[in-house]
Amino acid sequence: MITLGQFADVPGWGFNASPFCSKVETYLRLAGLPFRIEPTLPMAAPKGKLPFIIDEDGTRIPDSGQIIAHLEATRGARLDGHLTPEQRALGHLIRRTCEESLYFVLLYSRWFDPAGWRTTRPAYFAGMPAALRGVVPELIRRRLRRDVLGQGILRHSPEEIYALGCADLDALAVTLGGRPFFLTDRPGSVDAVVHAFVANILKAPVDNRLKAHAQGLEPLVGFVARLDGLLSESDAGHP
Ligand SMILES: N[C@@H](CCC(=O)N[C@@H](CS)C(=O)NCC(=O)O)C(=O)O
Repeated sequence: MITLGQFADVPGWGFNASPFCSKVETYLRLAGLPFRIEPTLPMAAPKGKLPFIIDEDGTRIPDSGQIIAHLEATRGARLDGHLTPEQRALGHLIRRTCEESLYFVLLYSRWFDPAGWRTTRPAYFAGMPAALRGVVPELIRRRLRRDVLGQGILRHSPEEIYALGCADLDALAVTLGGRPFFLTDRPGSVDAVVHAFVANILKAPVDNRLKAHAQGLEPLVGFVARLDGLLSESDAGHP
C-alpha cells in the first residue's frame, strides 16, 4: 500500500492545514488508490517539505506534483488520462495560480497577519511539549519570514496582499463558471489542487478578507461542496 507522509491534521480543524498535503490526499481518494497516512514532519521528507509518498516498492517520492505525475504514470492515468493538450495546459496554469500565488497569501494570513497568528499558533503547536512551544513557533516563523521576504509577498501591505489573493480567487471562480469541475465534466488532478486551497481557506477558523471573499464566490463554494460530496462517496466505497 502507498504511504502518504504528511503533517497530522490540526487538532479541532479536522483536516490538513497544508494545501499540498491535502491535494495529494484528495487525489488518492478520488483516484480510489488505497493508502495509509503517516503523520510526520518536514525533516523526515526527502526534500525537507511535505508531503511525500513511499510507494509499494519502497521508493520515496517528494513534491505533490511529482507524486501525482508518478501515480498517473504507474496507476493507469486514473484522473487525467482523458485530458486534451489544451486542457492540460489550462490545468497547469490553474495549478500554478494556486501553488505559486494564492499559497503565499494563505501563508501570510496564517503566519504573519497578527489575527491569523493568534489562531494558528496555538492550533498548529498544540501537541508540542510546553518547553518547546514557547520557542519553536517563533523559530519557524523567523525562517518563514525570510522565505516570504525573498519570494516578495511580505514586501506588500496587508491590503495589497489580500487583494492579490482575492484576484486569484476571482480568476478561479470565473474560470470555473457554471461548470461542475475545472477542465471536464469529471474531476481531474487540478480539481484536487483547487479544492485543497479553497476548501482550506473556507474551512479554517481563520477569519480574514481572503476567507470572506471566498465565501462570496458561489462557483467556488459550490465546487468545494461538490468535491466534498464525491470524497464522502469514494470513502464509502473504499472502507
Ligand atoms: N512544491 C512542494 C511544496 C510543498 C510545501 O511547501 N510544503 C510545506 C507545507 S504546506 C512544507 O513542508 N513546509 C515545511 C518547511 O518549509 O519547512 C509540493 O508541491 O509538495
